[in-house]
Formats: sequence, structure tokens, C-alpha cells
Amino acid sequence: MSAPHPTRALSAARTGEGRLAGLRVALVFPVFIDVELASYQDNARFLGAIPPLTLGYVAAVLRDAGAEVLLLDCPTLGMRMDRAIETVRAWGPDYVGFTLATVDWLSSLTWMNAFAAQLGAPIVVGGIHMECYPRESMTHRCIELGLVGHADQGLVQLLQTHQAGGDLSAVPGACFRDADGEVVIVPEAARPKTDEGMPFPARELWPTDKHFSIVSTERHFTAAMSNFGCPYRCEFCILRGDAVRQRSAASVVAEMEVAYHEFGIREMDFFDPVFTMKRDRVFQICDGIKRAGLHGMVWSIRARVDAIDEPIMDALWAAGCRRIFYGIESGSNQILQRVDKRQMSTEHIARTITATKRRGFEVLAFVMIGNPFESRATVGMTRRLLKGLPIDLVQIASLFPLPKTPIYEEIVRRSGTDPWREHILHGTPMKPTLRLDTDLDDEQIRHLVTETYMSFYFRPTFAKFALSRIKQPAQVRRGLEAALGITRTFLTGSAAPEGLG
Ligand code: B12
Repeated sequence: MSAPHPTRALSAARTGEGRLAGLRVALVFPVFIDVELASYQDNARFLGAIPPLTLGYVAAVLRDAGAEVLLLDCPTLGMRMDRAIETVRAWGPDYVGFTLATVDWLSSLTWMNAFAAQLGAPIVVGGIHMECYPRESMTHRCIELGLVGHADQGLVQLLQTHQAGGDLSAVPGACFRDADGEVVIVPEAARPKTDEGMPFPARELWPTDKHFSIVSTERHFTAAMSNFGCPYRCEFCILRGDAVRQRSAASVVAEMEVAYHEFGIREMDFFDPVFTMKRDRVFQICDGIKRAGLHGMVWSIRARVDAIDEPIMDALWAAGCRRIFYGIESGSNQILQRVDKRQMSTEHIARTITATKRRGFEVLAFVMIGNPFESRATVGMTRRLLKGLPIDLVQIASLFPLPKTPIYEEIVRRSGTDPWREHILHGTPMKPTLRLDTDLDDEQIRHLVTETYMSFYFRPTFAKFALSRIKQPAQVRRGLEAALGITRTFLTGSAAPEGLG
């Protein structure tokens, strides 16, 4: 193995005497319960048990500061709320941490209320949702503290200051209520441009042997991020033009080596939206992986068709990358332009996917239905594109406008209401809002999603592909469950699952 990455050396040098020595923090990733919008259970059932990466990072930051950390990946462990509360109570935490997504807010709130009522330990929250509605979230008294931004930038200072009864308004990104009960949100410090200071996720706290994705082929699967943020500006995405923390090739390779040697990982799925955004870095990563000799390790990435070319594909393949997920979104050039995927055309998509498949990669395409300008005709174009290209797997989402995206902000402007905000404040049902520039309603869009799934998957071409890659009996079961799920969704009219994006 090559020389340890600086961040690893830091973790290894941990003595229990850091700034948070003696503090016990339990991090809980809930099983989302059956409340409106909580689709995580479907994700877990259909798409796999993906590790809670964000809490892996938070745990590593805490551990490196000397704290003791308990991490409960409840969906993977099959742990319901009551048992999770008992487990955490028995462990005796000083704080309980949750990571929040806006989409699953009500579900997380249910868990946080129960933990606050039954345990009494202060609850601390973070995650992308705190970049959207920090003020509204902090009106819920079950939450004691919040952090906007990356854990390595403010968490240690936040907990230390809270412990000492110090001035929280001096902590960048801190969210709290002051002595008068007024919510205070301290501005986040400028985001760093590199991953310096960010440890690798604390994989030692995950039940790695139980993780898988519906498309994974190897035992001991894990997820990773080769970058944080995304420089592109797609109008449906919350990460649009977000300050990117670019990781170095050396750090990415070092994380893979640690995963391989220390945790027996044999499959790693990089979840960042455009792994290939920096060409030189891709070649360096691929060279590094080959030099590291990680025999039997397969990995996959997400990319854009306009951020990859044939030499990159060759390098990825030679280094063991075996699957590429492309966000192709639509078969209509007009829609691609409208949502700012404008460097792409369907012709370009076709050329890139054909070149990818020719090298032997598995190709997965992400598609959306319900964007501005969507019609039955454009959905037809998307279906023809999917079926006319050598695409192996497809994931189709109905556009559900998320906060902080230009599409949602335009909806707020046009309608004069902010339904997500009301949802966070009052738990009002989050009905999909006004749709922009399309006559299709939600019911029709849902139906078109499921029909498109069925038209893609219920074909002999797909059956042949599925049979060719089955390595474990579990894969047959998962594939059948997903097919049944799609059929059930079609028959009952409920929303189709999403989540590998
Ligand atoms: C990997 C991933 C998953 C994994 C792991 C989730 C996890 N929480 O670890 C799985 C597949 C399980 C998953 C599930 C879901 N996901 Co997801 N996921 C991602 C993805 C691709 C990467 C997240 C990540 O690891 N980022 C890297 C870390 C370093 O950054 P970070 O997330 O901002 O976390 C840092 C800070 O926010 C902070 N922080 C985070 N949590 C906490 C907690 C505490 C206590 C503190 C102090 C700080 C803190 O410190 C972290 C480290 O620095 C993002 C998109 C992206 N590219 O970022 C979508 C994303 C976060 N997911 C999203 C969604 C919608 C979901 C689901 C609701 C899907 C569903 N329909 O069920 C669930 C929600 C589960 C949840 N509560 O997180 C949306 C969220 C949008 C929103 N506003 O709701 C995103 C942005 C995708 C998108 N473009 O729409 N997801």
C-alpha cells in the first residue's frame, strides 16, 4: 500500500485527547416511516442498502476530535424507532445527531421528537436541508443545535462552545435559539475549495457486509464521493453551481486503498454527479488505482455525456471502472436546453453511450419526466432514445421541484407561495406544486413514469442483460422485487421509487 494519506495519519494519531475528548455522540440514520413523501423505505427495498455517507463524514470528524461515536444505520440494520431509542439510551450519549433532507423532513421530525422526548440528550442536526430552511427547522423545539455547511468546518467548535456555555454566535454556520427563544443562524464561512481537513468516512462504524445497491455485483459494497458539490447549473438540481470541494487524485486513491485493505470492500460506487469534471484528475486516479493493485475491485461513476471522451473511457476501463451512470434527463433537445443541460444534444448522448457500451461498461441512464415543455410527445422521444441505445438500466424520476432549485424558485415567484417552507414549519401536506410550462398533471406524469419503466424493462433485451450478470442469488431476488414493485406502482398509481442519483 502507498504512503498513508495525511487525513489517515491524523485519524491514526487520535489519542482520545482531542478537543472533544470524553464526549459521546450518537448519530442516527432513521428508517423512514410511512408519512407523506417518505420514500426511503421504497428506496431501501428496491435500490439497496446504501451507507449513510454524510453521517460517515460527521462521525469521522467527531472521532478525529477525540469524541466517542455510535452510528446507527437503521435501514440497513432493520432497526425500528423504538429499538433505536433503546440502543442509544443504553449507550448514554451527550448528543444525538441526525442528517436532514428536505424531502424526508416529516419523517425525520417524527424520529427527532421521539428521541428528544424519551432521551433528553440535545439533538444536533446538519445536512443539505439546513442549507434550505435552517430558520424554519430550528423553530421545532426538539432540535437544540444545527450546523449549516460541512462538518469539518464547524462541528467541533459548535459542540465545544455549547459544552462550555460559550457564545454560539461566534461559530460559523451555527443554528440555535438565543436566551429569548429567537432563532439565530450564523452565516457559514466560505467553503474551502479542496478536501483538506475532511477525513474519509468512518467506515469502521458501518455494517459494510450488509450494504449493497440493486446494481452492485460484488459483496462488500460501499458508496463514496470523489468531489463535493457540482459546477454545472441544471435547473432542477439543488447542487447547481455549488462551491465545489475538489478532491485530489491521491486522496481518492488512498480512500479506495483503505476501503480495500481495511474493510474488504470490493465494489465502490462514486455518488458525486460528475466524477469526470476534471480530465487530468481522472487520468491520475486511474493510474493511481492501477499502481495500487486493487485486484478484484470494481467501481462505478456518475458522469455527463459532455464531460467524458473516449480516452477517458479507456482509462476508466483499464482501472476497473465497470459501470457509468449518465444523467441524460430527456430525449427532447428543447427540454435539455430549457433546463440548462444545453451543452448536450440527443445526438451527442447517442454517440457517447454507444462509445461507452462498445468498451464493455454497463450503462445506466437517469431520466426525468415532468420538466418544463414536457408533453406526451417529448416522453415518447425519451422512450425512443432509451430503447434505441445500448442502455442497460434506467432510473426514471418524476420532477419533484426541490427547494433552492431555479425551477422551484420560479414556481414560488409565479404562485406567490412557498409550499416547502409551510411544510417545514407546519407539516402541511407537500402536494407537488404548480408545474412549469407543461399541461401534464401529477397523475399523468406518475403514470408516464411507470409506463416508461415498463416499456424499458419488460423487454427481452433487458431480460438477457439481467441474466448475464447474475452472480449471487440475492440479485435475482432483488431484480424480481424491483420488477414487482414497478408493476405494483403501475397498478396502484403510487409514485415510483428514486434514489441512486
Ligand atoms: C449519497 C446520497 C444518499 C445516500 C446516503 C444519504 C446520507 N445521508 O448519507 C442515500 C442513497 C441513502 C440517500 C438517501 C436520500 N437522499 Co440522497 N444524496 C446522496 C448524495 C449523492 C451525496 C450525499 C453526500 O454524501 N455528500 C457529501 C457530504 C460530505 O456532504 P453533505 O451531504 O452536505 O454533508 C455534510 C454537511 O451537510 C454536514 N452534515 C450532514 N449531515 C449532518 C449531520 C450533523 C449532525 C451535522 C452536525 C452536520 C451534518 O456535514 C457533512 C460532512 O461535511 C446527495 C447529492 C450530492 N451529490 O451531494 C444526495 C441528496 C442529499 N439526497 C437527496 C434526497 C432527496 C435523498 C432522499 C430523501 C431520497 C428519497 N427519496 O428517499 C433520502 C434521504 C435520506 C437522508 N436523510 O439523507 C437530495 C436532497 C435534497 C433535499 N433538499 O431533500 C440530494 C441533494 C440529491 C439531489 N440532487 O436531489 N442519499
